[in-house]
Amino acid sequence: MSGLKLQLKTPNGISYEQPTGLFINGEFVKGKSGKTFEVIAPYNEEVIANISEAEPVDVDVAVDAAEEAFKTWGHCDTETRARVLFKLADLIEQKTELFAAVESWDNGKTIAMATGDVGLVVSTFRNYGGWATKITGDTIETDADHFTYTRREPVGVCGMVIPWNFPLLMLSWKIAPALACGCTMILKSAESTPLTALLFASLLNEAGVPKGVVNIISGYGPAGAALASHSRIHKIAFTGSTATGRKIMESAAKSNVKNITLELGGKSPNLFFDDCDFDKSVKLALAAIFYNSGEVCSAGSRVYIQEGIYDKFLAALKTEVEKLKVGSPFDKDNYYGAQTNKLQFDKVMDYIQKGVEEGAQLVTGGKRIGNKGYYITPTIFADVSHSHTIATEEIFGPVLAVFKFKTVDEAIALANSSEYGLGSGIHTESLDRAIYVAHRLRAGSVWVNTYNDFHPQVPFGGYGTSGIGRELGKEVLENFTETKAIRIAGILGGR
Ligand code: TXE
Repeated sequence: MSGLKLQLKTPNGISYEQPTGLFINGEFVKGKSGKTFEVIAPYNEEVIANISEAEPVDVDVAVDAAEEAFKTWGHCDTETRARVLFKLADLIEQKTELFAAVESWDNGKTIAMATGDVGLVVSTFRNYGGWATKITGDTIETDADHFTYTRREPVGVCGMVIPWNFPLLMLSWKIAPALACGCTMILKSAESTPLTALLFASLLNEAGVPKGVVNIISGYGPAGAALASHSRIHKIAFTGSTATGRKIMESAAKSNVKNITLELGGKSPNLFFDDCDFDKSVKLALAAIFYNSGEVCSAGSRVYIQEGIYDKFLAALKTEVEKLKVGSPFDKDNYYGAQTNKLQFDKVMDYIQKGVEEGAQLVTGGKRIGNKGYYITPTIFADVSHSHTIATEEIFGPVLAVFKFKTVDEAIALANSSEYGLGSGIHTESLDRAIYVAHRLRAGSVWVNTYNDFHPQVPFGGYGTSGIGRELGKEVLENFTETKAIRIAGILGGR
């Protein structure tokens, strides 16, 4: 080990330099406490690296840097911001294989999935590179005596806290729009998956991001809490559990009433009507829940099947799911890899146990695979009732609950009977029905004959306990800007 960088080789053979410090004010530094923590590979439970741990005192130092940087970045020309975003996209794209390999190693997702994530990351930076030069205010005509206009000003220093299921992608959803808007920021990665965020940090100087504009810290909850309660941070963007989201909201309220966006959990319904395209729908039902080993906030974890196709559909789900291979993320044959950490693995196994104890029918799966690495077989429960725990609580793993319904309105009622409202799916060949149902689901996203179909230009976020605000699209720009109204009197007097 040398200083704040390690020479590592990913399990698929890529040698690279892994930064291990905190990235503050344009350089990697040690945390003030000198503490480090272990990063464990979920695919084999071995330690990958020890990295610096941020504590609240490090957050103060990062806020100083971000505040100073805001003095220029907050007022710089918009083309500079665009150029930096496009450059970041190019640099990440050039290192796609490395980013994907490190993400797989750190998170447990397959190389194919990680490569897909990196592609979306690149698109996200490009999308907001385009926006950087197109953020405008309005002129407002009121009367002959005034000239009134609005400006969309960057909100200032932002705090960002992200989870471990899509480490690099969640970073891009926050950092790219914030940069486009002229904000400066401190991002804390999740304690289980800090590696790609640090690799990203190592590109910032080369991309021309001025020092202090983007600061990346690694660490546990208290460092995130310090961001949420900091009186010199003006906005906090969070993705994670609903429980932590509530705490962040409370801290934001108690400190400086900072602007918040919360992208929280879900228990998303996926509806299959009698007239759906059967074979395609079976595949979509499986991908909706088992993609990324179920660690997706909008995973289609509740499947509702109309009675006319219920038996055949359930049988097909079982046949098809038993063909899915699960195991090492570095083996190309595997559809999904390991759960990301031990806590999550244990949580999923507990829910499976609860499903069985409460009387749901275990159709397939429900077991750990091997005894090294956090692998779980794809699991399907049928005959699930809304009184079962597995029908209402977010499991965040490869566990599907299947229900039967009769009518369109019953399907809507069942789908909406959740405190969450993040994703949803409708599978039907009837355009009328698709639109009727889509307009009645309480969910931030409705996917018709598709699922988890993300695009950086399309807003994403939740109703109810799934959160507040929207990321992506043009909607996210609202989160990182304040509208300032400027009203100038005496125009006539100038004649
Ligand atoms: O989440 P936490 P956990 C759900 C999923 C999962 C459950 C628990 O159901 O099983 O949450 O996961 C930081 N102030 N989702 O415990 O704690 C933490 O360090 C500020 C859904 O890992 O919310 C990490 O960076 N920050 C979700 C981030 O919050 C705090 C993705 C997320 O961790 C903090 C992840 C605090 N007090 C989990 N405490 C989704 N929406 O996709 C922790 N953190």
